[in-house]
Amino acid sequence: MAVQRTFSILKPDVTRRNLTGAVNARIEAAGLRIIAQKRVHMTRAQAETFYGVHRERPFFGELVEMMTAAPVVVQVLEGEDAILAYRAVMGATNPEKADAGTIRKDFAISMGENSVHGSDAPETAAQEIAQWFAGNEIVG
Ligand code: YYY
Ligand code: MG
Repeated sequence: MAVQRTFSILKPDVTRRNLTGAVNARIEAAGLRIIAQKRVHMTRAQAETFYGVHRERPFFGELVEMMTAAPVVVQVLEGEDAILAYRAVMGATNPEKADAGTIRKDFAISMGENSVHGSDAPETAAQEIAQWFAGNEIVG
């Protein structure tokens, strides 16, 4: 176990329904500290870069449309094993398959509008944090 950082996005379905605080409460209840946070409206180019790994997938166009449709909240979370801890509280990508008590089970609308993003590995966490935050915006 080690203190680690992960990158999080509260997606447009969360900001649109005024659920930012409700989702943040789940994050904090899971023992994760929100050490950087800002609300941004992603450009198409930013969304395409962020989800570049999925560029060839059939859902890519819809994913970029969804991520740019309304503001998001980008965050850095810190805690013990933060990457896995956040993935656990997020729940499965498909909310129908998410465990009870997870963010996606309780808030997500569909596979596309699934409320939150969380990094999947230390390398991607570092890249994603660097895409969205300057070092002095992260206050641990
Ligand atoms: O990391 P996670 O968000 O749980 O899933 P990914 O496999 O990285 O996919 C990113 C994003 O793409 C997912 O949150 C919703 C969307 N998506 C989709 O709309 N349809 C799929 N079949 C797979 C993913
Ligand atoms: Mg992913």
